Amino acid sequence: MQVEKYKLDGFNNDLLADHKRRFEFVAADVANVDDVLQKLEAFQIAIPSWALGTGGTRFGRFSGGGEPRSLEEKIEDVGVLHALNKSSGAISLHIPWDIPQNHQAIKTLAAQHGLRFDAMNSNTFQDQAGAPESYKFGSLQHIDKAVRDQAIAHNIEVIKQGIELGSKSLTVWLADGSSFPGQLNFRGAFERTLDSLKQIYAALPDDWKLYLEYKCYEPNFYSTTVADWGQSLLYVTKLGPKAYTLVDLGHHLPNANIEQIVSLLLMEGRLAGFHFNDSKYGDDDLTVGSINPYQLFLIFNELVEGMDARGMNHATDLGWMIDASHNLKDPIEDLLQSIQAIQIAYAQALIVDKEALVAAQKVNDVALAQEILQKAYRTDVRALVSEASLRAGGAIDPIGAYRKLQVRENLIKERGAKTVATGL
Ligand code: PSV
Ligand code: MN
Ligand code: MN
Repeated sequence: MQVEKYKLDGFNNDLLADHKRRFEFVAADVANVDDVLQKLEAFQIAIPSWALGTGGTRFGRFSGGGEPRSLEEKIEDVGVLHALNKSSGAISLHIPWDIPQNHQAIKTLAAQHGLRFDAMNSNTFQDQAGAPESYKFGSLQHIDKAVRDQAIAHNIEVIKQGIELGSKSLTVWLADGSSFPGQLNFRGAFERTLDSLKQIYAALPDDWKLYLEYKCYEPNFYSTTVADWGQSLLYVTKLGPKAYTLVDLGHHLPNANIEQIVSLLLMEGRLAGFHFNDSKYGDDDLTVGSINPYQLFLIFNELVEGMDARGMNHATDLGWMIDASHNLKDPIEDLLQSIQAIQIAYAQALIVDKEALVAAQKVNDVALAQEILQKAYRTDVRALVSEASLRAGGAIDPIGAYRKLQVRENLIKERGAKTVATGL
């Protein structure tokens, strides 16, 4: 399934006059509009291969039609997303769910869709068929060296797969921890995990990064061995300069001040990047921006401020990825919504009057500082996002185009109504 350019152009033409009116209205108030548009165009958000099927919950899975049956079809789906919004130019693979049979052919297919391979994800939270050791009691933390060795070897294999594909980073998320007091010696678990991570780190090529993701609970319910940003930072600092802390928005205790975490990790030069999603209760993996868009804006405000302070390139110096998937919506529509929410928050952060904010902070003008942030947040920047997409060759309204061009109907015709994608 390919999105045909002439059909997309026809769709855009119908919306053009209305779009121009809305764009000019907002652009008139934005001093740095060309800069904002350029940055939006450059900003690419990787799509995780496991988000292209309807997600699993612990209680059931209700597959939609036309789900991708293979890695090739997952790449095709990301190609559809990228054709529509020109902002999804990368895919993140999970091994062993997505092992390529022929790396060159997979690379060529991805290149045809304008995609590169983002971070590779290892999996030591599920037992694999035929594997001699079980991860029931953890992987890199395990008391038994044979289990640790198996998990280390798997991560090294994932790095090798990534080298073949041109990826430059490995994301390690561990389910390791304990569910009952007394089950684990915390210090012992930390030390074994660190030792295992050191062996993985030693196998990283010079131009690779290791992203260590933290999560406060689940699947373990008493302790997690990489539970929060402090613990992740402790590991990555001990590992070396190629190791960074990855922030998944859903992996915090309720009401955590994630924007402050982001600011300090940036300050330390240890922020790997993001897994974007939204949540109300826990690691809900809901559509980005669907529950708390103001928090997302505040995070982007810190990102823009902190990256600019360090002279970083917004588009390339951190890893940007979505980690969301659930049961109810068409996964491609869900991802289009997530990407748009990220772009909106980013655009709003770009139009914050930074000089005025610094001046207000200097004189402790609390009300004015809040006004400055809320002025940006309450600006309807959707036409800026549409304009960036249009200029890059995408759709003014990606979801509208997806429906008008009947992409899902075509995928169902091609793949069938009962297909199930591999993933969580
Ligand atoms: C589990 O919480 C999780 O969502 C982590 O965030 C990982 O990034 C992802 O699964 C895939 O392994
Ligand atoms: Mn994640
Ligand atoms: Mn998660």
